[in-house]
Formats: sequence, structure tokens, C-alpha cells
Amino acid sequence: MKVVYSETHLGHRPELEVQFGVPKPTPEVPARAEEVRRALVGDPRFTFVPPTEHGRDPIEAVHDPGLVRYLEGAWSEWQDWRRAENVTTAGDAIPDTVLHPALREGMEPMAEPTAPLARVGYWTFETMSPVSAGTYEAARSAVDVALTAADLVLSGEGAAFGVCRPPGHHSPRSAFGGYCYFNNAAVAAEYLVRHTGEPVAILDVDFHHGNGTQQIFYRRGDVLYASLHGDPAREYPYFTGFAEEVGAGPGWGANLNVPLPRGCTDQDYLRLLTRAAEAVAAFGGSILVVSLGLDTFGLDPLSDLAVTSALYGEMGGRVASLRRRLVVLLEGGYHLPSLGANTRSWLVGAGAGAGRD
Ligand code: SP5
Ligand code: ZN
Repeated sequence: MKVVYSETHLGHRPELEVQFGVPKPTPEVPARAEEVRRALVGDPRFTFVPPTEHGRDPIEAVHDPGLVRYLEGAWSEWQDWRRAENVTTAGDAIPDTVLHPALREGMEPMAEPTAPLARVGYWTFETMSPVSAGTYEAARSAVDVALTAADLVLSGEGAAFGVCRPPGHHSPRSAFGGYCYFNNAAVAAEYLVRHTGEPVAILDVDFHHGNGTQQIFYRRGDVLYASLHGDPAREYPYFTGFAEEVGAGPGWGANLNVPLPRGCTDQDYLRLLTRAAEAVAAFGGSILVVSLGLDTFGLDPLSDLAVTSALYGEMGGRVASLRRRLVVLLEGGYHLPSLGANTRSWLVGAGAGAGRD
């Protein structure tokens, strides 16, 4: 199986997040993608290829061009602001105020503000996705990784894996958040729709609901979004991911959320996976995009499931049995000691080295 990887992600080094009222180191660190690379690079079942540049058009096909423009200039405007205001203690760009809809309820929509602190709170929806030096370049590169994996499948590969970092599935059309800047899977899915003229299904197995991907395609009938995730009644992102969210307008019925209970075992997971797999099987198209998060793992600091490493090979096998070509993209996964091996098990289960290359 071809693996798309670029070291550009190394320049994205966010420092901290604020949780439960205290700053702490973020789990979304460069070592994540390096652990995945290390687990695959010496294995003859995998062949590494670099991404090719695809420019900003495929990104702007699913994201507000204003978001792309903001992220492009965010670090330098943040530094200019620090210099101008003589702020010597500030770190990465993190908002103090975000544009909660209630602030301007019943009023005219807010135009993009000009002050750097206002702008970061205008373009993100939370405080855990800092913009640091190298964030934009890494986010652009993660999209190129995803699109190069899509190209490989378009040119006849049965499957390809993109080591995307930063991840993408939390970013909706017009905001970033959840450690995500550009929605790699959504950009790839839209690119595949446009290149094949076929519908495209997305299966999201990250521990968190992919609120961004759901939002982008919520009114689209040609892109299925199916996700298994920790129940938003108790888990991030809290406000989306409920079973009642089934799509709207032309997208009605093309969105499937399967919330997972706390303590969910491998057997529970596989039983619930059947529901999502059936939805994918019933949907048209020959290509499946997989948002592969490994943060379902029981030891992951963000997970509250009881999932073991044995799940991943089995899950890959069930997904491969759908007999779609696979564009598999890395999302979350924060338990560094298991991340590489669990990723490899998933890909081998999906057929890496056994003809689906
Ligand atoms: C791509 C991805 O996996 N993004 C995840 C973003 C989650 N950010 C919020 C983390 C909240 C962590 N809560 C820890 C609870 C410990 N039991
Ligand atoms: Zn996650």
C-alpha cells in the first residue's frame, strides 16, 4: 500500500491547550505522525511517496476562502500585534473571545474584524487549536497528503494511506478547531466527487464526532457521512454527533451518527460498525474515504472506550470487505506507544501487502 507522508508537519508545534481551567501540553504533537511513519517505513507492505502540490482551489471548494486567507497570515499578524502592543508574554495564537451566536442574535451578520485577537476568535470555535509558526504550511501540506492519496486511488491503486497532520475532521466550512485547520477528508471527498462524477462515502472512525465533515456535507446527497464516536452527550465536540442528525434537504438520509457508550468493547464496536458499513454498502460510488482516528483505543488519553489493539485489524478487514477503493486519512490518536502499531494493524487488516496495494 502506498503511504503519503511529508515532514512539513514537523513545523506545526502547538504548545498548550487549556482544559478544566488549567493550561497543559497539547497531545497533538509532531511525534504522532513520526510514530506512524516509524511503524510503516521499514515494512515491505508499505511504499512511501511524497505529496504533490494541489494549490488552494481544492481547499476553497469546501472552505470559505476567508479562512484560508486568515490562516495564511495568522502567525505573522499575531507576531506583528505582539510587537506593536509590546506583549512579551504571549505564546501561540489562542482566542480569548469567540463569536458565540448569541452575541449577535437577531443582528446583522458580523463582518470579518480587523484586530488580531478578534480575528482569531472569529475564525475558530474553541481554545484548543493554537496557531503557531508553521501551522499554515503544515495544514496545507496535510491537504496535499490527502489529495495525493486520492490521486493514487484515482490512478488505479486499490487503497492509499495519507499521514495527515494536523488532522482535519473538526473543521467546518468557515472555522478551525479540534486540532484541525483544513478538513483533509472533506477536501479529498469533494475532489473525488469532481474527478469521478460519482457519489463518495466517508466513514469516520475517530473517537470524536467529525463535526466539520458533517457540516460541510449536511445538505449534500452525493456525499455520505457515517461516523462512530463517543456520544456527544458526554464527549467533545458536545454540540454535534447525535443520532437524530440525519442530513437536511437534498442531504436528508446521507448522514449517519452512531454514538458509542462509555466502556464500549471491541465486540460492541464491531456490532455498531455494522450499521455504518451497511449505510456505506447501500450508498453509490466506488471510493470510500476513511477518517482513521486511533483515539478510540482504551489507553488513549482522550478515549473512554474499552477498545483493545485487536480491534484495528478486524476493523480494517470489515471495511475492506465493502469492496470499495479506499482513501484512508489519519485523524486523531494520542497514545504514542500504540499509535504506530494500531495504525499498521488497521491498514494490514484492510489488505496492505495482500493485493490491495
Ligand atoms: C482530531 C481530534 O481527535 N481532535 C480531538 C480534539 C479534542 N479536544 C478536546 C479534548 C478534550 C479532552 N478531554 C480529556 C478528558 C480526559 N478523560
Ligand atoms: Zn479524535
